[in-house]
Amino acid sequence: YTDTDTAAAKQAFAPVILDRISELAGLDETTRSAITALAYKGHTAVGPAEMDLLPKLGLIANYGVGYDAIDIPAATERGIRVTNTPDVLNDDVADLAVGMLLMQMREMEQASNWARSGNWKTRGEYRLAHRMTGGRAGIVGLGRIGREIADRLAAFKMDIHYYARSEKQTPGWTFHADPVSLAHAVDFLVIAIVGGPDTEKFVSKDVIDALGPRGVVVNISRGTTVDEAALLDALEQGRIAGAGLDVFLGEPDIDPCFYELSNVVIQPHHGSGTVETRAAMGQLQRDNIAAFHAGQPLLTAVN
Ligand code: 8YV
Repeated sequence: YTDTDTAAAKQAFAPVILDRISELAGLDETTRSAITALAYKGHTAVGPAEMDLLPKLGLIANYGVGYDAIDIPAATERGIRVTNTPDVLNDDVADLAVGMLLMQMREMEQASNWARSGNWKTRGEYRLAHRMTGGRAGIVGLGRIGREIADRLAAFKMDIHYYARSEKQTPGWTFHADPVSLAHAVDFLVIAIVGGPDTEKFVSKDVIDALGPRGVVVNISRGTTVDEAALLDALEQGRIAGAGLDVFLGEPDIDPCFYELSNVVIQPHHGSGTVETRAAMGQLQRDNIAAFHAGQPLLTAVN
C-alpha cells in the first residue's frame, strides 16, 4: 500500500497492519477476535486456515480486480463477504498490454540499450524491427479489461478477434469459440482472462503452436493462465516471435530462463501500478469496508 492508503485507513478504521498474511497466526487471540474486515493486498492464498484465525471476520476486501488468491467458496461457507476493485484499473492495465506489444514489436528495450551503450555512435543504426500497426489481434477474454485492450488495438488499425465464453455485441470483431482457432487467425495473442483453477493453462501448448513463428503472446492476467513451460520452449526455439509478460508463475521468484530471452519484455506485475489507479483502488477498498461496517450494500461484491 502507499503511505496515503495507510494514513487513510488509520483515519477511517483502527487497522492492525501486517506485512504478510502469514503474520495473522502470530497475533494474540484478543486481536484476532476483534478483526471484522480484512483489507487484502497480495497474491498468496487466503483460504480456510486464514479465515478460521479470525472468528468475527465478515468481509475480505481485495485490493485488485482478480481475487483468485481468495478461496471464495470457503468465504461464502463461513458467511464472509468478498469485494474487489474492478473497473478503476481497466485503462492502466490495457495501456500496459499495448505498451508491451509495442515494445516487443519495435524492440524498444534493445534499441534503447543500443543507444545508451554508445553502440549508436560507434556501430551505427539499430537493426530494423517489425510493425505493430495493422496486425491481427486476438484477445483471450473479452471482459472489461479485454475490451479496453481491443479498443486500443482497433485504433492501431488491427483486425480484432476474440475468445469469450459467448459471442459479444461487437460488430466487426470476430468471435472464436475455441482458443486454438483464435490463435490460428492472429499475429498477437493478448491474454485477459481471469485467473484461478478454471483457467489454468488455458493458453496451452496447442494454442501457442497455433500462433506460429511470427506470433507474439502478451499476458496481463495471471501466470497460471498460460502453460508457462510450453511458452518458454516456444520462445527459446523461436516457434513464436516473442512475448510481453506482466505476470508469471511463482512471481516475483520467476523462472530465470525468462531473463535469458531477448525476445521477451518482462514487467513486474504492475499493470495497475500508477499513482492514480492505486489511489482509486485503495479508495474503493476502503469504501467497501465502510459500507460493510455501516450495514449498507457493498459497492463491488464478489459473492
Ligand atoms: C494487483 C492485480 O492486485 O487487480 C489485479 O487483479 O493483479 C493487481 O492490480 C496489485 O498488483 C496488488 O497486488
